Amino acid sequence: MSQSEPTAAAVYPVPDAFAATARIRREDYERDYAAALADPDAYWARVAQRLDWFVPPTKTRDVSYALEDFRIRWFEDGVLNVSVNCLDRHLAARGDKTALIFEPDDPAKPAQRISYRELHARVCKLANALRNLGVKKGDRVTIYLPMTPDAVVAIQACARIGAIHSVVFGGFSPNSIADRIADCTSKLVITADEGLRGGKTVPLKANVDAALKMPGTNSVETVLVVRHTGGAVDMQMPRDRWYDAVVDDQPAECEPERMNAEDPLFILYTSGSTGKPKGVLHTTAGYLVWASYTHESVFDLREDDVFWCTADVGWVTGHSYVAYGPLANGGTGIVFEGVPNYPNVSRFWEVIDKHQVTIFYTAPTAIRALMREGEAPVKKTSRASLRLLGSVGEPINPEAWRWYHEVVGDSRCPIVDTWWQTETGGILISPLPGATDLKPGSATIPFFGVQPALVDANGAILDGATEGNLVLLDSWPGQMRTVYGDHARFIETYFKTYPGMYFTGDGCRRDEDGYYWITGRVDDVINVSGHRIGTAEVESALVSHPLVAEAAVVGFNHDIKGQGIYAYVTLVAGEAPTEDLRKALVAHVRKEIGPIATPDFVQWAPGLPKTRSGKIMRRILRKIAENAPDQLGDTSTLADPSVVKSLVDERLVK
Ligand code: 6R9
Repeated sequence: MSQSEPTAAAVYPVPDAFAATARIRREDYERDYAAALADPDAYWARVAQRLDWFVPPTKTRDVSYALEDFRIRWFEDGVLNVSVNCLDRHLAARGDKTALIFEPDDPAKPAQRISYRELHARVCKLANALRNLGVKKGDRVTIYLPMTPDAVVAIQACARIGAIHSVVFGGFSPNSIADRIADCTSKLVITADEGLRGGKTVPLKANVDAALKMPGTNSVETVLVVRHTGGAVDMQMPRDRWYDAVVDDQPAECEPERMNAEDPLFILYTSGSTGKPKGVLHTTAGYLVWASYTHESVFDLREDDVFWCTADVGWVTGHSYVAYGPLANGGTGIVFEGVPNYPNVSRFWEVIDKHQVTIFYTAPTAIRALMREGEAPVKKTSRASLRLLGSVGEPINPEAWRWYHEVVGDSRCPIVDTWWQTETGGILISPLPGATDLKPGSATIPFFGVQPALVDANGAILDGATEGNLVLLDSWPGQMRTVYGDHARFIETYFKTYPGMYFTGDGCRRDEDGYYWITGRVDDVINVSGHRIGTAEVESALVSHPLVAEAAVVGFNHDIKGQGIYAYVTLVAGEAPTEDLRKALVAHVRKEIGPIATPDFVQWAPGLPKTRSGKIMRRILRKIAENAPDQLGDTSTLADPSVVKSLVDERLVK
């Protein structure tokens, strides 16, 4: 699967009909992009007026990437509340407008429409309940919920009282929950009895129970449990409280906490190249400016749009483009509990028709999986309501792009291929649909204020059409501010590789039109179906099994998932590899991290290729996993070159 095409790639010009009514046209983009670089203070001071402030900021930006004098601050003397911006300020004009449409896993169950007024009341009730339970500004709250409106309510309620939320994806294991609770010492956990996905239940409360038995989790005083499926759960009093019993009788008004612009809003754990997932910390004003401004601009938002981002709130895309951006903009968003192939592979398109979705935003992995099912499941639906499509999470290969454009969008809807990261808070490189001609597979050009550059291994900036490592030369309001509890790791991870620049961890090509083509991670992060998994995490899960002596994990190209996980395992002396043991190791990783980290291949490795200083040479392991044994390159620096031959001979993909 090729991620990038020759630069003579087809160009899809902005459709005239789209440009005619677009918020931002080509000349607007060019003017505003230049304006944001020429005078960032003036530009962002103006953009910040899109928010409602208790006290408007007088300072706009204070940024230095210099290691000895490092700081990132935006709008620092402003005072505001995020939930007021997402809810209260819409009540007068949009109180009865639908804020969220809930489409349950089972299409036979009724969908729900929740107005801004109703959502405001639900958020206020939970916010009051949290305060009564002793949650104060700055306390951490872990949210482990299914993809239902309760998740959005929980996020907004935390924002209302200034509690820092940490959403943990419902597919993560008790171990992963425990690590995340321990890292930020959460006081309270909001969960549900069970989740529901593709007709199967997920034992959310039982997973929390198991997590809270693990060391480091005794900061948790209360577990609030939403009744979702009605499935049986163990309630351990007084720790565990039913959500409805604690929340339903609360007043439907709640005084919002006055938050400083730079007060933390949330922590979201994400995988990096080393160690355990790190807590990416976003703050209040800059994040909301970025989530709302990019949502409005990139998706060319109109008052009557129905916006559907299929991402779970457990990922950053679900934060910025389900729980925050659309609400800050007074939009109508869909919350979808289900999966693309349940009860059948037309589900996405049926939901689009059912709720008259106008903007649809999903991941390439879903497109590729549905593409495999052929056109019929798509073509039997109308999709006439659609006007814009979006892609996020990984590079979209041109083939999948064209299918998305022609089959799903009937060649009518532009596609915004949006490149960004948990760390960036929102979209940084993307077409603007009324301004940017499209090239399938390219995320195209930078958003206002974003200064990408490509550098070589030494950090020298490369000009013109070229390929290199993607860096950002200056800050933008939505940038993460720190790794929770470990500022040194923040600096180390992002600002030390290339001093004076933010390093994204991605490789990228730029063509002669200045279009950016992301080629994928250049660090030890694997992107499985748009979800980041660190090779170190999977390795540490594997070696925690008593029969494993050593493990090395690499990514390989996978037709549907983008990348898959390939593990090389060395057993402890005297242990013989068996099929049962292989299955047990796969199950062990699933239990330690969660099903998204399931290795696709486990190859027995009598030895691993290492340098004389003991470093595993992953470059070689990657080539073996990709079935390219003729491209191993120089193996002369290996401590024992003979191990390579046996790994090549025994490789699992030929
Ligand atoms: C939003 C999100 C970030 C990594 C990023 C890159 C990859 C995301 C992409 C893309 C090519 C796109 N990525 N969007 N690659 N084209 N449109 O996905 O955040 O989970 O932190 O992942 O995903 O490799 O560095 P996150």
